[in-house]
Amino acid sequence: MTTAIIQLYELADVNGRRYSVFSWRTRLALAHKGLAWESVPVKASDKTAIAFSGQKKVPIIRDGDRVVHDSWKIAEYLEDTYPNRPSLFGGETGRSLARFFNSYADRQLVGSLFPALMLENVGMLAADDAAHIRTGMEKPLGKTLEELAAGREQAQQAFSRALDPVRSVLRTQPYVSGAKPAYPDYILFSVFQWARITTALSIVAADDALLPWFDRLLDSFDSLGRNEPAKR
Ligand SMILES: N[C@@H](CCC(=O)N[C@@H](CS)C(=O)NCC(=O)O)C(=O)O
Repeated sequence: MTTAIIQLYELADVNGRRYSVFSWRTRLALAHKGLAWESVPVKASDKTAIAFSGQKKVPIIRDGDRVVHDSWKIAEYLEDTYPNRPSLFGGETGRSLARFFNSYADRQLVGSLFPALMLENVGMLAADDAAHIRTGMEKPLGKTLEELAAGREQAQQAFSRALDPVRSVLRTQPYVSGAKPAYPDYILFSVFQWARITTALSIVAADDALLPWFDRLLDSFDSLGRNEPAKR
């Protein structure tokens, strides 16, 4: 095991804002483990900066001579490499349930929210990054981001409906993971944080039971989340 500071390679916009939904999962996972880490901003269109990882996406961590990419794999790496630090999963059953929650969040939450956010998200970026992200999304979808944004209201409603199981759980416990937050909370946090950074519009109703939960997490770890400026 190494004692070097872990480097987190993650997307940043022209003003240095860390807008990537997936890197917020890794940020809170590193904080939860109490590890020393530093952020290395990367442009979405600059693949030379992350060529060392052998692939083209972020987040990536470099921990001494270990390089790990994909937010889920990073969470597993941190859990397995630093078992004496606070647990992200709470054992093997918790790890499997967190894997399920990761898949639910990616498919149901990120999947339903991105038509509502992507146009504003690319609007934050320099021209080269905006063009890169736009092409990467529009090609497989066969739609422009403007066409996607036209369905913004339905997207936001689908997102809010998909959160019903979480609201129900938060009526009986303060965090998705129980009495204290753990990795599933950080997965969900990442989606709310992505929206907080990219849009001034509310993604849930003002009296939504999820907002106090989000507020508590924004204040966790010395306000790591809150210190990132909101769009509004
Ligand atoms: N499943 C991956 C997804 C990573 C991903 O899609 N990253 C995006 C940023 S949010 C990216 O690197 N985009 C740049 C590109 O596609 O060139 C994870 O959980 O880390």
